Amino acid sequence: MSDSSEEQTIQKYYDVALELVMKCGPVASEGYEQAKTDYQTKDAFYDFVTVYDKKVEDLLIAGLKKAFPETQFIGEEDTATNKSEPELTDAPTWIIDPIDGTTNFIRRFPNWCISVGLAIRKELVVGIVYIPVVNEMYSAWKGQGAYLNGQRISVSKCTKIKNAVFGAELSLIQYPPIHDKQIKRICKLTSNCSGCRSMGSAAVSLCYVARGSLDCFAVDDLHPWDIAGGALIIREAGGLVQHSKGGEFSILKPDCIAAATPELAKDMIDLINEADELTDFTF
Ligand code: 2AM
Ligand code: CA
Repeated sequence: MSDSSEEQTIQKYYDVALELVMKCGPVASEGYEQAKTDYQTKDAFYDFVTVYDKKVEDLLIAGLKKAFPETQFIGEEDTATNKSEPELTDAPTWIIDPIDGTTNFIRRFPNWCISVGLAIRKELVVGIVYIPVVNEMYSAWKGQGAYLNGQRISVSKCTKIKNAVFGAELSLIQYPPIHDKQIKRICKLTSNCSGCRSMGSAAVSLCYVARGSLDCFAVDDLHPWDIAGGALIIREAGGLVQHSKGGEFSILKPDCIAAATPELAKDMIDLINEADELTDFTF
C-alpha cells in the first residue's frame, strides 16, 4: 500500500471510530446518571464491571466490525468473559476499553472515559478517548497531531521532575504482583516532583499529559486497553510514552512512563531505577 493510500485508510478508520465513540457517550452516561449503578466484582475484590461496560463494548465492536470486517479486536470485557490472553497480530486491531475508570463511574467521579486505539502491524495509528461527563473528545491519528474537541493540543515544556506534576495510579498498589514496586516508585517520584495526582483512570491521565495538565505519568502492569488510545494521543501531542526502564513499551504488557519531554523521561527513569534498588521498604 502506498503512503497516501495507507493514510486514507487510517483516516477512514479514525472517522468511523470517532463517530461511534461519540454515540456511545450517552449510552454510558445513562448508567453514570442513575442514583445507584449496579456492579459486579471480577477476579479481584477491587476490579468492577457494570452492564454499561459490556453494552458499550458490544456497540463498539458491532459498529467497527460492520464498517471494517477485516479488523480484529482486543476488548477488556470480551477478554474477561472468554478468559483469553489478548493477542496482537499484524492485522488492524482495535483495542477497546469501554469504560476506563469503572470505580469512578460507579462512584460518580467524572474521571472515566471510553478509550479506543487501533494498531496496524503492532503500531498504534489511531487513538480516541472520550470523557462524556465533561464532553471532552481527545483524538489523534498517526502523523496528524492530537486534538481536544477538534482543537490542537500539546504537552507541556517541562524538562525537570522537580517542576513536574506527576500522575500516578495509587489504587494499583492493591495489585499484589506490583505492590512493593508501585509503593517505592510512587514515593520516590512524588518526593521529587512539584505535585502528584491520581485520577483513577489511566486513559484520562494520559490525555491530561497530552494537553499539558499533567507533565508525566508512570504505571506498570497496565492492560493494553488502558493505554492504547491515550499513548498515541500523547505522542501526537509531542510527548513520549516509553517502557518504564527506557526504550519501546509493549502494547500487550504496558509497563510505561509518559512524559512531556525526553529530559523529563530521563529524570523519571533515573528515579524509577533508584526506587527499584531500595530494599528497606516494608508495608
Ligand atoms: P479500569 O477502570 O478499566 O479497570 C485505575 O485504577 C486505573 O487502573 C484504571 O485505568 C483501571 O482500569 C486500571 N486498573 C485497575 N485495576 C487494574 C489491574 N489489576 N491491572 C491493570 N489495570 C488496572
Ligand atoms: Ca475498563
